[in-house]
Amino acid sequence: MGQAFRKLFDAFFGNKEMRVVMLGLDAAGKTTILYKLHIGEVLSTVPTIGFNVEKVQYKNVVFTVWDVGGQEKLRPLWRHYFNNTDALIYVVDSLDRERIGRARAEFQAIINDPFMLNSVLLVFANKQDMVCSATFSLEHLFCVVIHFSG
Ligand SMILES: Nc1nc2c(ncn2[C@@H]2O[C@H](COP(=O)(O)OP(=O)(O)O)[C@@H](O)[C@H]2O)c(=O)[nH]1
Ligand SMILES: [Mg+2]
Repeated sequence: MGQAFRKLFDAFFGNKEMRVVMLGLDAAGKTTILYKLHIGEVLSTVPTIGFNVEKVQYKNVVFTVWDVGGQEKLRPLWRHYFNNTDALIYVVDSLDRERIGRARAEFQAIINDPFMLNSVLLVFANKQDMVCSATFSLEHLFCVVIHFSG
């Protein structure tokens, strides 16, 4: 699994210096993905209470990761991280039926931010190993992406 991630990320990012923001609701699996990449130490900082940021460098790519959801007041802080961002990875828990709407709403708020306009976007439907009936969530994701591109 870790190797599959590394291959995907190597293909996606190439050799360019890149700044990547990885977002998603809590428990979507973001921290797990960082550890699966085996990219050394994950540095956690809490610049503001309730806003826990993880940072990791993998080859030429710097990842900044945090949880979204229910933090409207903290949104102004996003800009600090979105500025100069080359790519956004949005991680969705494919098993979390109850919060798929919430994941979608947060995603829309993020991609509507003017700072995200020039970013490459990857929506990562996580926890596929456990998904027997994933069609529901993939359908939702599809709607989100269609909305974004349209
Ligand atoms: N089955 C399964 N569980 C996962 C996967 N990725 C993460 N998890 C589990 O989901 C929970 C939340 O993961 P975590 O990385 O802490 O989520 P974060 O809040 O987005 O950083 C943990 O119990 C993980 O073990 C996956 O691909 N498959
Ligand atoms: Mg985490």
